[in-house]
Amino acid sequence: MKNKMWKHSLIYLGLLFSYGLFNSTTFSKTFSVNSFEDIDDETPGDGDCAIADTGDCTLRAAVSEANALEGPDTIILQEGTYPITGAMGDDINQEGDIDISSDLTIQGEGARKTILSRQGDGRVLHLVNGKVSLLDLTISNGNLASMGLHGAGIYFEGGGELKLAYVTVTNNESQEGNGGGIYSEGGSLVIENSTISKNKANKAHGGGIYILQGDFQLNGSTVSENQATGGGSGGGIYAVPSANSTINYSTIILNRSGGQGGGV
Ligand SMILES: [Ca+2]
Ligand SMILES: [Ca+2]
Repeated sequence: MKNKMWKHSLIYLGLLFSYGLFNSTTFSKTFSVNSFEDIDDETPGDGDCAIADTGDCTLRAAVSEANALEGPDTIILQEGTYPITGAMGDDINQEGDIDISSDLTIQGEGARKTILSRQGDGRVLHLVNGKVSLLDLTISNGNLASMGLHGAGIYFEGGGELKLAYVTVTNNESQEGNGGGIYSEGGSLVIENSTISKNKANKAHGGGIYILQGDFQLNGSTVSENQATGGGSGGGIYAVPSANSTINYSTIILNRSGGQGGGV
């Protein structure tokens, strides 16, 4: 009798163990991007990052797969420039800004090597939902010519978490929209060892970064040469009073504004 119980326990443990393995392999995937084209996945959610015809894995296809799958996923980018193309308007990542709506890490090879570059009008990256880390890459050339849209480089909403480490956000620009580089609303934004430079909010606030509520931490980073023009405030950073913000070991220089607060 005692012996039989023991056997049952072993089987039970075995089940627990295989369930754990099943969990990690099924719900958490790593996609290695091998193409610089900007084409969406042929069948999002089948676990295979692949565009039609060539079967290549693009950044957009990898994000669509990650959005469709449960659990935290990882996307590995190689050295080179990834053009972001297409019209603004969808929030489901088919074109225009890259729309992220699930837990995700995007890992580049270094801010000087892996570059996301917007082509034509529009934003670079839209964080709709989730806990997202951007590591070792550059977000650049977002251009929101349509008036009143926020966050030309990164638009972060949905109350999730966004972490940037060893990231450069540069040359992004909004027209009458807040947050030329980054717009963050309601979530937790952590920026470490990164550079936010040469972004512009025209006739709006927060040339580099605009924070509306939520937690904000800036550590070991540089915020420089950003502008808020035409009466806008916070050339470098604009944070509304309710924001819980800490800035440590960071450099905030040469930012300009038409209104109040050149740096912060
Ligand atoms: Ca697929
Ligand atoms: Ca989009």
